[in-house]
Amino acid sequence: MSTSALSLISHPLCPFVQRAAIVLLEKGIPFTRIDVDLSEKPAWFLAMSPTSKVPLLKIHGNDGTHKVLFESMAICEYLEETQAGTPLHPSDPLVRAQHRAWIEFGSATLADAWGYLNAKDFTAASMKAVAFRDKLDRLEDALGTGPYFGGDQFSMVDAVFAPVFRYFEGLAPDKNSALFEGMPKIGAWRYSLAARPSVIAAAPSDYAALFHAHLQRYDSWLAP
Ligand SMILES: N[C@@H](CCC(=O)N[C@@H](CS)C(=O)NCC(=O)O)C(=O)O
Repeated sequence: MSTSALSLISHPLCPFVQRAAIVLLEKGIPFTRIDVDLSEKPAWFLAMSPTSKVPLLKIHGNDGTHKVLFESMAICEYLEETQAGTPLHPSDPLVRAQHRAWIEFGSATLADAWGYLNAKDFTAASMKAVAFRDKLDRLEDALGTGPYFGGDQFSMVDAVFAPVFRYFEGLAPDKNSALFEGMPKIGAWRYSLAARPSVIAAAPSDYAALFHAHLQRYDSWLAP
């Protein structure tokens, strides 16, 4: 099957979808984005997704057939291996392995951030904040001179952390600035990631409003 087109089955707020979208955009690969209502998953989506989760990458063949990939990092690695464009993994095997380890760390950081953001009250949020800050401390130590995780080159690690930091962009400063206090390298990294065109384009322009609506719906302590 030779590939003719790609569709990214998505949700506007999903950070895992954003990973794949950032990789597609970084490599300049055209793709169609199809959003799914996760509160009322359509039958075609459930039939296609073994985990009932987004993202999915639908790979359309020239011969009318298609294949489906699930799991964001499997999708990103497939794109890295098959598509032209700037590589997003370092060429050195040791550094590449280190990046893959930080990507795993990125998923754990995302889980802590999500727990903080969706906590129902200040006490629960404070507990989650400790775990999140502990991860940020580790990252602060691992960062170099920037502007990206590995230096000058934007990498897959950046694609994984950019959606985590995006959550905090639209929040009231009193609710999140303390989380990032005393971490100048992370501050500079967040700034570089937020300005990257692929990162900007990976989420809808009304992302902040959609996220606020999510916080309200789930009765988060952060709901504006
Ligand atoms: N490990 C998965 C996680 C994907 C995931 O959790 N997606 C969420 C949206 S951000 C989802 O589809 N949730 C639907 C559900 O759990 O029912 C990946 O990396 O792709």
